[in-house]
Amino acid sequence: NMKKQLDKKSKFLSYVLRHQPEAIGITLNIEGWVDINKLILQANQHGESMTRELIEEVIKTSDKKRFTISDDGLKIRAAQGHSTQQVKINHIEQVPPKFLYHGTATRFIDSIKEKGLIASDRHYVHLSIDEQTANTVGKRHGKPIVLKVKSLLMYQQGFKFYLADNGVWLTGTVPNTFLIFD
Ligand code: HQG
Repeated sequence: NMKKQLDKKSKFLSYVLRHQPEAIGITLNIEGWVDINKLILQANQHGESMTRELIEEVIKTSDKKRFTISDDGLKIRAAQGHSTQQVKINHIEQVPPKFLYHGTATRFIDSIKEKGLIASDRHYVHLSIDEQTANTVGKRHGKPIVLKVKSLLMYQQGFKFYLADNGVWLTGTVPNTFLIFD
């Protein structure tokens, strides 16, 4: 069905626009952008049928606004979540709210208590504006648990925060002293 097909296309776009552009022979610029026609051509050449209409449908039906089309309509990028070293988006620094939230799985808690939040493969730790969103993020990894982050205090102590195109908050690391576990 259509929903399933769009979901598959969305995953494919996440894969090539965040993690493995080389898998279909495309290069992202430093801000993460690639020419849409080039992406479509290369996807089709690598066995993934793709059209402009499909891309627009993925974007329109996505709850999370994972992808952004440039104002001139020619380029596309992932808003956040990158692991590829080709990309280093110059996100604009923002003052965070007093608290942000991080959804994770209970099995990670001991390690997080010890090491704080670390980005591992991705460029940033991802934080959510509300507990409900964080809970959804956490479910992807197992039994969810939501941690409260003292984001404004971090900011006041010199940590940088960025807000991605799609409303996800990003920061480098969160030391355990800024985490509330209850
Ligand atoms: C955990 C989705 C052990 C961290 C979401 C997370 C998000 C630790 C996992 C975006 C740790 C990394 C990103 C430590 C952090 N010890 N585990 N010290 N520090 N972790 O997928 O935040 O659907 O890279 O809690 O909505 O889950 O892809 O990050 O569980 O915005 O568009 O290590 O992905 O968006 O997992 O999710 P991820 P995330 P999309």
